[in-house]
Amino acid sequence: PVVIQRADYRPPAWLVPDIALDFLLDLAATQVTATLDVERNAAGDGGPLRLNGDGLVAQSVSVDGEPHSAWAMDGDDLVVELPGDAHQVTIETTIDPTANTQLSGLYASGGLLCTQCEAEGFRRITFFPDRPDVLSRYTVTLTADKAAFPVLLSNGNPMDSGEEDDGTHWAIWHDPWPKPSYLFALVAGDLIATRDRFTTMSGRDVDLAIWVRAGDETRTAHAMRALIASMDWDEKVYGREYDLDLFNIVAVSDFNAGAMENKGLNIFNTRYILADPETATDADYDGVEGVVAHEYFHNWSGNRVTCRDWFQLSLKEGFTVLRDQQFSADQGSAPVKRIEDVRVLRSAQFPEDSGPLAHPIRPDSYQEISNFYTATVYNKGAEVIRMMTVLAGPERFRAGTDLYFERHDGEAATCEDFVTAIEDGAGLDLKQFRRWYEQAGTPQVDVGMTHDAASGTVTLAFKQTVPPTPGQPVKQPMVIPLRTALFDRATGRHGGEHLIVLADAAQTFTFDGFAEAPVLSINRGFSAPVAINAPQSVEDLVFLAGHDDDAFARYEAMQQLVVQHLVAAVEGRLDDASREAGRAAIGGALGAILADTALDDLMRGELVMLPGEAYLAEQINPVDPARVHAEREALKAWLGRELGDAWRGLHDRCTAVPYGLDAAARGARKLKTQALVYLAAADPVEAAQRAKAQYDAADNMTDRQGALMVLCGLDVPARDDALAHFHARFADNRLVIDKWFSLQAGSLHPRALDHVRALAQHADFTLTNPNRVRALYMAFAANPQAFHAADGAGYALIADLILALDPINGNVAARFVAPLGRWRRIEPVRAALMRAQLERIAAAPRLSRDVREQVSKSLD
Ligand code: B3K
Ligand code: ZN
Repeated sequence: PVVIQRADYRPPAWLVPDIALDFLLDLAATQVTATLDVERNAAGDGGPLRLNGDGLVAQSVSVDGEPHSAWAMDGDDLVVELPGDAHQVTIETTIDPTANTQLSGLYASGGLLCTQCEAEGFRRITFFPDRPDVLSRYTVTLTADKAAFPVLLSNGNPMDSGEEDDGTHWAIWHDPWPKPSYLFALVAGDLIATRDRFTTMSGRDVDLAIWVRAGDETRTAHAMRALIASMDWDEKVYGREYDLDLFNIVAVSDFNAGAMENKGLNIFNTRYILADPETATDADYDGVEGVVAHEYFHNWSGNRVTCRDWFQLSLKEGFTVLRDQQFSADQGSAPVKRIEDVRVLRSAQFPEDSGPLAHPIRPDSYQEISNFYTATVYNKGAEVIRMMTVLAGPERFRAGTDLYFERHDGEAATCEDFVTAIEDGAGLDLKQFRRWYEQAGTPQVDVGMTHDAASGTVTLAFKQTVPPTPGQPVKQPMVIPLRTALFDRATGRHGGEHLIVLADAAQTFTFDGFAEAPVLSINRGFSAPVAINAPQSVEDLVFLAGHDDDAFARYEAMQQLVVQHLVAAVEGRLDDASREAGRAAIGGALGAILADTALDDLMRGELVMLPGEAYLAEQINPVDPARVHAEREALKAWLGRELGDAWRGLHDRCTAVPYGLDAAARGARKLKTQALVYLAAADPVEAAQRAKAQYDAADNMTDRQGALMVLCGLDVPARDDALAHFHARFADNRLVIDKWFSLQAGSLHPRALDHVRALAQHADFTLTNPNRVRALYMAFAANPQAFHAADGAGYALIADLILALDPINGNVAARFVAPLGRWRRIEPVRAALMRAQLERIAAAPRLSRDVREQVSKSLD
């Protein structure tokens, strides 16, 4: 395989300051004429003009207006010999958007034409130096049949438009901001806009439009609200203003990713635009808000300052995830948002970091860059920059980002540029901190505490290790900022927080003034993305779960209490008495949380959530996923019985709260279904009645989906009735039908695997729509009981999917390799079955580069 190395970066030999693109749009045969003003780059190594292509045929090549024959194909690339240092190169190609099932480049989606160019889709449209450090001003002319494609959109500002006698019309768009090809976009089709306006801080009026299919315009209000809030927030918090007269968003149903930040023309998966109470859950609302903000924030962190090469992906993604997390925290409950973000990190990124696909947030090599749009690059990338905010404080961090934007505006920058700007602007020394960009793996921090009663001192002794990861057997110590508090047992208070910054493999810190040993609260707010191993007693954890004034730490104590118990149970280290004692402690702490009137329900909802099976499995190596599942379910059932009246009371109380988007109503909805979940584990018959009542009374999707989720896991007649009702009611709404697939694939039902097999044959199932594929199979792969079926049938099902999907959409197919790639940390019988499926995939005669890379790394 061809391996691209970060160290091999060379500046481009040729630059393209301007490009004119002419599209004669058609669903099956679109003609593209590209005219590139090319200039030899003084900083380049010389050589001919190399234009990347992917499956393209050049119909004609001309230079400075004359037919040109001094060109040749080198694989998929077109290499043009040019006599001078500046020329105009014109190339004609024809592409078939309907045949483009990969959804990369220009493709058709339900009669619509749209593009997705990041990372390397532009080369599927026309020949071009398709690399992010070649920035061009784009002028785009779109011509199409007016009836079929009444709306014609591209980046930047509209310049001119008109109609011809043959039924076609045309529009010319110009984007004044130089941009890399991955930010190019066009959309053509029958769409309608919801419109609004925003006036920027310097008084520029911006027209905002969200384009959707007829019928969907009633579901765009939340996205529009989020867009306006994002524009306002980025001015206030980062001093960043929007820079065009127009901001367009288009929602499409067939989309590989969540959304795309094309300059002035964001293209979204409908899933992250459309929301109303009837069809979207509270989590969907948050998803829309977060992704709209994320793509908008890219206008500065990604577009105005872009990436030099794809190894720098976290420069824009890590930073933009941090920015969208900060935004969402400011819109609602900051502590709850932090807890949610950490949960995502632990369930998606920690497993990546401990598996065969582990890579630093700035990778050193890749075969297929699409495989590096990962939780590591995105979410760990955000955590790394968040640590800079912890070290610098908000004002100094802002000085650093101001300097970064000022220094690199209009440039293709590197992660190193970002770190240097933060150092210079914030006045930090990040020399050793840079290891976060270089080393993969989740650092493990062991903490010991000793108390000396005579001197009243407390000593914290730290040891850090970064586990070996592929290609990185030996690691160096990291800079780890740990917000820490020491609680006085008697008063329940602490005397102020300390920021402990680890930098060595082993370190101790001493604190005075403790007549008694304090309770340790560490990594508050999850100030560092590490795993902490602190020998906290059950009593200490119960204390923190009830008293810690840091909301994250309180959640963490509750999680730890359960993790310690369940890990011991799974590892067979609990006798009957210690099992009883452990359960009693958890039940006591949970009961206190249910009774604590000072808590808001959104936060209560976090505190009552049991740690997920993926996170639990991370603590045990090798792990038997069936045992993790069984122990966690047993604890849930015990808590359902033990606190039965409290759950019933909670369900009744929350049911009485009317629908609203305020925190109290949202909190009530979250708890309502959680109460059902516990009751269902304890008493399926009673829970089915309550779930059916919740379903029947539901006036919103959060309650309806919650009730259906619970029913789906139960072997009761109400289950099938509710599923049939749900399908019939929402038959014309694809996003809701996705939920119908997901709920069944992710359910606790003992025959979930059979259900998935049947659903794959359902008339509504298709391999050509990524949302539908993910709805069924990602939910299944994340359902440990079904996926890890003892006979390996779940592994075979995912391997079958990968093989069937790969020729259609290799990008999406490759995403399903990681669940099988976890085999090394699974008990030997299942591990062999998982490996066998990977080998079966590897033996296929033709595989996409995407799947090939993930499978070969997973077998290494
Ligand atoms: N930048 C896009 C990701 C596109 C995925 C390409 N495989 C979305 C985002 O992170 O904002
Ligand atoms: Zn992004």
